[in-house]
Amino acid sequence: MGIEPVTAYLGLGSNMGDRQENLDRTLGFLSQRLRIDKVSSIYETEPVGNIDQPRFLNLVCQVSTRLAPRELLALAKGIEAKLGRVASKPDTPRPIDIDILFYGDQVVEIPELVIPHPRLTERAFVLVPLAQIAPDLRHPVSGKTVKELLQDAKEVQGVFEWMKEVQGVLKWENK
Ligand code: PH2
Ligand code: MG
Ligand code: MG
Repeated sequence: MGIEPVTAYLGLGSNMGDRQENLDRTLGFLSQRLRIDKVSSIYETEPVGNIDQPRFLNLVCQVSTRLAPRELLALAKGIEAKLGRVASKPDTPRPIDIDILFYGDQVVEIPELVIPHPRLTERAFVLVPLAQIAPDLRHPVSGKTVKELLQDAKEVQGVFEWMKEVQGVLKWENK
């Protein structure tokens, strides 16, 4: 564990079961282990990649944590499993997917984890909610702000604001 808390950004996505409840429960589990500072609106989004699957609900949250990147990944995987995610083919429906987008301004490249998330710059379902809560955040490699990345993105269709506030937001006991 590091000494100083780090500000990290997580992308959450659900396209199986009760999608809103899956997001809500995930934020609840996360809040037991770290502090959630900001949560974007929930967006309903067209699937990217494998388009032959249901629409997603996506959101992005800003957290403050002393967990190291590997520990944060282990937390994410543990919560995905609790919500019933089973290891299946990539890019198929899942109750919850938790991706680490940024971890401070650190660059992490280990076999199991790459931060910043390598595909975030091309994904409107990440950039749109991220730009809502952190427009001036800079990508540590390109030096571009999230706002600039969103302007650069080719495809920004298929992302619709679905709900302004996550229902459970007041229920969490932030750690
Ligand atoms: N996640 C993927 C692949 N495609 N499309 C949308 N709209 N939202 C996602 O969260 C998503 C996706 C892989 O994790
Ligand atoms: Mg993902
Ligand atoms: Mg993932």
